Amino acid sequence: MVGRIEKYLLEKIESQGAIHITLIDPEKVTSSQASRIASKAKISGTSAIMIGGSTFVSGTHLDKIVKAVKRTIKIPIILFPNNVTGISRYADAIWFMSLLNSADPYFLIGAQVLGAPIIRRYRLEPLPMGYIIVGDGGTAGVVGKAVPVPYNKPELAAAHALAGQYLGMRFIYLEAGSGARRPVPPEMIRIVKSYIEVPVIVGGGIKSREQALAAASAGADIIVTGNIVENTEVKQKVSEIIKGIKSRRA
Ligand code: 1GP
Repeated sequence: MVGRIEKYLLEKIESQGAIHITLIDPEKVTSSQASRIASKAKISGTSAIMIGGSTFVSGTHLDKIVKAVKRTIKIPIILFPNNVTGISRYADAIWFMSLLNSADPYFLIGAQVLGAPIIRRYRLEPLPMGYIIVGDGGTAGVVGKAVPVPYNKPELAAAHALAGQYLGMRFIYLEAGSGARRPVPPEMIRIVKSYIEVPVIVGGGIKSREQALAAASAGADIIVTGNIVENTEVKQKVSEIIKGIKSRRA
């Protein structure tokens, strides 16, 4: 059941304590920019590349980006789809995710039913993940018709996460929304982590070493950053975040 990429992620978490993944939004970059970001992030120590965004991107453009990144680096490429249009045959794996606090059944199970046969045909490795939007939720919250979990209700986030784990999801993602003014509070990460055994992914608005350190110290297993690689200082920024993750207090 556990595939190659899942094994890779679990082993990395086991040996390093917490890891970093770089998110590339295909809508915001050309294929050469995507390759440049991926190679610099890889040199700085990122463990995998996620490709996806909240709004529409054409299948041809997505394929081009994935292919370009694949040609450049050897670390896994994991799709982060907002819909069935976010699937590319050239990736290694896909977060097979359900937006647990969506009010729209399409984002809970509808898109998954449409996407599953395509994933099978493309032989992509599905990584079962429960996605929970917290705080103000940003674009992902609006697009996914989420009822975001307020930052002052960490037990509610934990209840969603636990329900996801009991349904068989093997990763839980706490999403503050890309570019969030406030990342997921460490207290929320800590409480979620104390409820569940599966790895916790945290992303949205993490821009500094201190924020990465706070998330990792609270128990995040995977820290995702997207926005910070969209400027020119990719190497320096990713190194800074990874230094934060590595200096965490266990
Ligand atoms: C968004 O969690 C990711 O889906 C990353 O957010 O772009 O703010 O780093 P940022």
